Amino acid sequence: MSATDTIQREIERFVRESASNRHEDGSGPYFDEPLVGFASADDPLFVEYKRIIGSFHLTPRELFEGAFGPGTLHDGTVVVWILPIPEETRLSNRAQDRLPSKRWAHTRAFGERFNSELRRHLVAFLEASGHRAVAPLLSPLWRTVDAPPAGLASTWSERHAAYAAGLGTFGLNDGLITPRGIAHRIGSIVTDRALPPTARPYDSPRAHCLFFQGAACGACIDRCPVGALSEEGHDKALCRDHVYGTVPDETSEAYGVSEAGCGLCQTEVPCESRSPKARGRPLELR
Ligand code: B12
Repeated sequence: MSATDTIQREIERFVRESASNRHEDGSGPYFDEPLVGFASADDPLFVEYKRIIGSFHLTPRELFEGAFGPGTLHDGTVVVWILPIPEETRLSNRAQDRLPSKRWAHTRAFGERFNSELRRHLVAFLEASGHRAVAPLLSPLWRTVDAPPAGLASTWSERHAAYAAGLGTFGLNDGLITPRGIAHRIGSIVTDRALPPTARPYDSPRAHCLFFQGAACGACIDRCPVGALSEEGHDKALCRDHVYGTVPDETSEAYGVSEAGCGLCQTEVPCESRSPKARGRPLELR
């Protein structure tokens, strides 16, 4: 079995078997079978991200050598996974028009806790085979930033890592449209294990979004409860005020979590659980 297959199977096994990937009421997993992709740590895209996102955005080398010291990374790899959100959770959020469903909220809070367990597990798995790895989101170098040109961002964007690893492209609402759709969470690690990169089956960062392909979509615009989406894109401040203000104010007691997300623009949209373009079907006009 190739080294990439071994790593992919271990991620799949952990998602399938971990007790932490289960709703506390026993009603099913937070996440379905993952997608996994690999990018070279020296892919020029990661340097390009300093221009696209901001000079604060770290390269895989800066993250790895920040953890293990200068000159420690030779041929490194970024391993990225997509954790698709199952149908039952997506259906519950489709029915919402202002606040997320309880199931979605628990996926944001407890599903992300599981995602960090997976980050730690994969670091330990690579260490057991004599390699070193760092999970950017668990690194002391990771922090959120509010600066031009990206506005609200951070020192490591998991969506941009996933784009580099061939896993999907950006939608009008900024969400990453993967072959399993836009309703998912993402994780990544950087390792000094050299692995062949996954091909990127797209030629532009917007290739899988119906809106950018000229179809009369924009379904996510209508789904946003606070008008943060328009044909001009995503007003991150409005979005943040809802996701981190109104939503917790109105749901934390009922749902028992302080971070509930929103995700209305990721459900009841044509790209919810598939890439409308990647399926090779004709673009659907509404
Ligand atoms: C800060 C943050 C937010 C902010 C800002 C979001 C944003 N667009 O950046 C706020 C608070 C608004 C937010 C809200 C939400 N978030 Co949030 N958030 C983050 C966080 C912590 C950092 C994001 C970051 O650094 N972005 C970097 C900036 C630059 O990204 P961007 O502006 O979207 O990028 C644009 C440009 O770069 C552009 N672009 C321009 N030129 C080029 C050229 C090339 C070559 C490329 C590749 C791109 C590109 O493409 C992008 C799209 O326009 C990440 C976790 C992480 N560390 O990645 C989660 C994350 C992005 N959030 C996530 C989620 C799920 C949400 C919510 C749905 C809430 C929820 N959980 O229910 C909402 C809605 C998000 C939305 N519509 O984008 C997921 C996204 C998964 C997905 N399906 O795409 C992430 C990845 C968390 C995770 N680990 O899964 N979030």
